[in-house]
Amino acid sequence: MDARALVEGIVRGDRRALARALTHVEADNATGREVLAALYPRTGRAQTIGVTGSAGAGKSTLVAALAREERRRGRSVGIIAVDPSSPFSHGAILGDRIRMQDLTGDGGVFMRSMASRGNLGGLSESAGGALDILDAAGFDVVILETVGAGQDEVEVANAAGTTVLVTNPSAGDEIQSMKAGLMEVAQVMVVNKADLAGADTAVAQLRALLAIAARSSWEPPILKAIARTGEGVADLVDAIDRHQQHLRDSTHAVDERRALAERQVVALARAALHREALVAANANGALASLVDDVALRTRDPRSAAEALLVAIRRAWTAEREVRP
Ligand SMILES: Nc1nc2c(ncn2[C@@H]2O[C@H](COP(=O)(O)OP(=O)(O)OP(=O)(O)O)[C@@H](O)[C@H]2O)c(=O)[nH]1
Ligand SMILES: [Mg+2]
Repeated sequence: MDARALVEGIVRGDRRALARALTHVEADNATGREVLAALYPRTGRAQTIGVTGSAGAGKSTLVAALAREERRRGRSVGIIAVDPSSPFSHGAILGDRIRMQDLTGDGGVFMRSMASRGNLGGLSESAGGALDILDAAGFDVVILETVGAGQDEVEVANAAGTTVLVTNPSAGDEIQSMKAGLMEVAQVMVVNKADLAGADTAVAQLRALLAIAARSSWEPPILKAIARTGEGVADLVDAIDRHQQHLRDSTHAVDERRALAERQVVALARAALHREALVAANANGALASLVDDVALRTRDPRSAAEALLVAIRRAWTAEREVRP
């Protein structure tokens, strides 16, 4: 199927076309980009939700519980789970399948895993692209699960309208050391596994952290949930709905939409720039030889970085001259 056939299929609700298009987007190839460009005007209707947090926080269990609650409210749900490139990843996918078993037979739910391994700098592109495709395909709610570990994942979280940060009662130290950056990308905080001791302490810690975070027109609610039983999940959906309403509210809508668009464009440009720069830096061995110099202490890292930039610019200029 070419890009046009894929787009037509997706708009018709053909799941096979949808799955194929997602494969192209994940590969970040020309067909994938063409499909994305054609579908983009159809996006913006779905509620897009990012669910992030450290490994094992209960994100997948929570996503499954969220999906069940959304289905109860009559909404269709698309789910993308970005799989951490850990040795456990296969087990994680299998576990997710089991956790979401009751959802897989439901025509109103579509689920897809994406690997982050080997997706250098491109994770935010492909995951954000997948989100857009499910949005354009007409799902009412699109959920993206990522492990909130690195810069890449923070950028992935940025692709969603509402980002939910999942923590645990036992995560006290983690909360204390949590970077303001991660706090600032989240519009809803959840202390999951509230059946374990210490949930209220974790809520208090989050509240204290939020108090010193940058102000915005939205005050992130801090909720408790037990994803395993579904307790607190209806409240979570209510909070997400309120934030989505806030995003659409006429007094903030334009600003919020522009802020989101800016984050997306900058994140995508940064990822592309990073990738292209690395290719250029490696092309003539410039990076390797500068690294050698610094490791041998014959050159300082700062001047090596400057020399690397010169080498990158030179490679780019040469490339321009080669091309007609
Ligand atoms: N006690 C308790 N355990 C939970 C709860 N929610 C999830 N768990 C358990 O926590 C473990 C991890 O759950 P997952 O949903 O796989 O967590 P995750 O954050 O998706 O994990 P990764 O995707 O591997 O980072 C599983 O054993 C779950 O059964 C909860 O509310 N209470
Ligand atoms: Mg998971």
